[in-house]
Amino acid sequence: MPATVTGSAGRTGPGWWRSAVVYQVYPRSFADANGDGVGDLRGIREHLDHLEWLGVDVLWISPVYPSPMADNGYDVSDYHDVDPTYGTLAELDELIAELHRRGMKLVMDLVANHTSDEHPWFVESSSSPENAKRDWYWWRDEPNNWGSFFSGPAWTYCEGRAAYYMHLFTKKQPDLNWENPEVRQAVYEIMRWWLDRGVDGFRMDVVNLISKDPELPDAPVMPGQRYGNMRESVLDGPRVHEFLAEMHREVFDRYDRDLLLVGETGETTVEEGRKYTDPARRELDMVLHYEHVEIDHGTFKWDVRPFDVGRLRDRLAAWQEGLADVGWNSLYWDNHDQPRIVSRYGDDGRWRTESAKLLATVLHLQRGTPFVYQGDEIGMTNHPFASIDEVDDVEAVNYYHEAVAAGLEPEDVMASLRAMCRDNGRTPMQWDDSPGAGFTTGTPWLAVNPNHTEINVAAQYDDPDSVLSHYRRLIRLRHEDPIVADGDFTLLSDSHPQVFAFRRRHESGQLVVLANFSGAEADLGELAEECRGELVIGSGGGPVLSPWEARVYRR
Ligand code: ISL
Repeated sequence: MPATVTGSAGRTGPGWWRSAVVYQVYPRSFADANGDGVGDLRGIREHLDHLEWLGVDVLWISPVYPSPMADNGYDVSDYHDVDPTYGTLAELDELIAELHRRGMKLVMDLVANHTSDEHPWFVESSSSPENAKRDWYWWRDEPNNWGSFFSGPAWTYCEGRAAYYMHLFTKKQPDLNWENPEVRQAVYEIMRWWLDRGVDGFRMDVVNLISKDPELPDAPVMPGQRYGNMRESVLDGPRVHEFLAEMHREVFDRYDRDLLLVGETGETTVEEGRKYTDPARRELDMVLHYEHVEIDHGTFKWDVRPFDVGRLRDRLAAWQEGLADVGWNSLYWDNHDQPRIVSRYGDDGRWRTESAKLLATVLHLQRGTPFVYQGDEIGMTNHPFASIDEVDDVEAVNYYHEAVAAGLEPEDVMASLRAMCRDNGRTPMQWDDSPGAGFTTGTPWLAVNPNHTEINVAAQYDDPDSVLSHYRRLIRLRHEDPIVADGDFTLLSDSHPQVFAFRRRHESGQLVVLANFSGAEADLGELAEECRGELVIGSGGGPVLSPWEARVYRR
């Protein structure tokens, strides 16, 4: 086990994040202080009491850098400033200071796999084949057959350069060429600039895409697809570990503070996850993998499959066991790219409160660092998008048009979008039951979920049985009980048709979690012998779990 200190006393020093909880804010949708319908930094600052009350240790904010907003800020045109939509650099400095005053840290979202096509680096690179930055991006006279993650080809022709450039996302997000050492140094400089300004670390966007197979070979074309599936050539590429170790040396090793480096590593495996987070390799502290949020995908994400607790349990346990002796897990259900978990793996109708609490219990009591996404803590749900005109997200809009052009029924495509589109997680935060949900006094950039009249922070604040109070209790438990932060993990059944059950064991005792992922009663069977000790969460006691009941015993 990595050397560490434990429990609440452990929230400084090596491995401090093991007992910490991260809260993600999607600034566009969190709180709008100036009434223009878009969230902003001042709005975040005005809600720090909420985060402090919850017990949050680290705030991660999605990008607030200047951006043409082709992908809501994941297309950065200037890494050293704040977009006027969100405020000013001075306001960001104030936010950092205020967070530090309250004992919280700030993690910035760093998008360094690609920039905006309006970033000066790309403007230069695309201007001429003689330009000094000509090799800062991937240019080819002829494109290969790759498709992008967001539909359409991964290559776009540029007149100025008379060549094609690669973009794994939209054409306004050209991929940086990390093979070029100047590019890497430029990224490290940005990171040091922010750390010098006082931020406490980074969530690195799609960081397992930074190393591509330099041959850029054509990729296999799946049945029914027009472009090649480039994953084999770009995910966890040949030099990714070398680049991350270099980044660690060039950036993190120069600072003697408690920092956090989290990598978003979509579609990575447990084996790669171990390498990324092995402290001895000095790459990343933890990764945000996707395996547990893809169990309801079929051949691709819009091919929605029913929830299956067995598949979920299998993937969660694989990461718990795979990173038990080396590395560290992140724990999350939602983020700005995911539909709402209670609509997805829970029940957003009759059992919304119960299933939201169960999902929280299961997440927070695993071994790893929990990430709470804004709105999770009140059990926010998917949005009833009626037509494509109500959808903003570029991934969903592109897919809709491509699928309809290919002959799919628009209503069928909308059904997939309603279940899976990223805007489900981007509707405004529901603070209260007023028309703008307390998010804005203006017209929100994305419609507020009509259920905000019922589901909102104000309604749950003083209710000890609310989802919100439950989150607060779980966060406190992590801070106070070293079993939660440091205990090991054992899966207690790999075959129960409804129940996910596990044990956390530590020298100070053990916790047993029994969770019924269904709207029917669950007979615990052999697991009933685990119903012993002090009931930390839950009220029942017998060998049967009620619908969506989660019980936690300490002994
Ligand atoms: O599910 C996906 C792929 O089908 C995406 O939503 C996936 O989460 C995304 O490709 C990776 O996410 C990150 O990088 C993107 C940005 O749009 C996301 O918001 C960001 O989290 C490109 O920067």
